Amino acid sequence: MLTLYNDQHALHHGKTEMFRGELVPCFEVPARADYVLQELKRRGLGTIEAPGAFDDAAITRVHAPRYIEFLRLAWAEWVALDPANAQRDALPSYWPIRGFRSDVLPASFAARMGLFSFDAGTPLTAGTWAAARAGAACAFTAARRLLQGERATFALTRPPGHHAGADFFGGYCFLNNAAIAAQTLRDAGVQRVAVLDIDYHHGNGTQAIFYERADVQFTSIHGDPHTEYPYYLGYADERGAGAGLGFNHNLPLARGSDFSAWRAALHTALQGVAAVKPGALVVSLGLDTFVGDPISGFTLQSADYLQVGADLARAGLPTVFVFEGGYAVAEVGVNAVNVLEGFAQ
Ligand code: Q9C
Ligand code: ZN
Repeated sequence: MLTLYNDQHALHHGKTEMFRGELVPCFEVPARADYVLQELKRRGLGTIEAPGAFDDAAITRVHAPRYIEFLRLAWAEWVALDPANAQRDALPSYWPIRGFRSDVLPASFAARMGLFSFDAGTPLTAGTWAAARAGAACAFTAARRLLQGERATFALTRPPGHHAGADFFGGYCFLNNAAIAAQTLRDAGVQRVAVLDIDYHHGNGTQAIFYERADVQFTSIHGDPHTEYPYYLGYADERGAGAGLGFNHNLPLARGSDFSAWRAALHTALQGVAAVKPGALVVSLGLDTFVGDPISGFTLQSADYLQVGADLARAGLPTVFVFEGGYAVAEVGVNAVNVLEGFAQ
């Protein structure tokens, strides 16, 4: 399988995130991608290439202009507030909840941080924009190479993307790489694209981006948002709206679910995918369903991921894999590559 990888991912390296009233070390660290890359090389699973030429047009197809502009300039604005800020990450402190204005773009940087985000767990750093943009380039190129005849490609990117919406960051995500891949496929003439999100957390950003569209079906298997992040989206009764009604499928599972329950949900998901006869599949590949994940609650074992890959391959679709979560850092490489190898066999 062809992997698209760019070492600029490491330019995004947050120090701390807010958790239970304290700043704790970030879970989403550069070593995650390093472990996957190392395992891909160790097992000789296909070639690894850097993304090709990329302009921001593919990002603009998914994200709002004022949000892209904010991300591009955010670090410079943060440091302009106080030169000492160069030594610390930027985190939001204020959010426009129900009844507040979101049409006005505040001059205050702190106010715009909150306008364009939904949690205090996603630090913005000096290299965030460069890393996120390089990640989007990997996702874009992964989709383009599929169109040029690859059966499957893997965008090995970070920061992850599936929590990012058209105009907000959160959940360690800034640009929605899976959405960019899906939209790139659509723009090249693939009539219908299915996005299947198997990260532990509901892909709220991807769902929101495609919620009113019939041309991109979204399906997610995830921890029940009654108890699990992102809490405010990911319930089974979210079926899409307008033209998109019936093209959104959420399959929440209780915290503690094991592989047999998870795999039953995967089969349900894949039946729904097959029903719309898509021309391509985009898999949001989170590995935080692993039993050893420090922030999640399913109990999949490393060997199970080979089976996951084989099940996905049976869909018989050209497939773009996009790397998302997975915080058991030492095991994330084996688990990710197990999915890809199970798929390729
Ligand atoms: N102390 C992805 O997997 N916070 N994002 C959880 C941990 C947010 C996960 C609390 C989890 C976001 C891409
Ligand atoms: Zn996750």
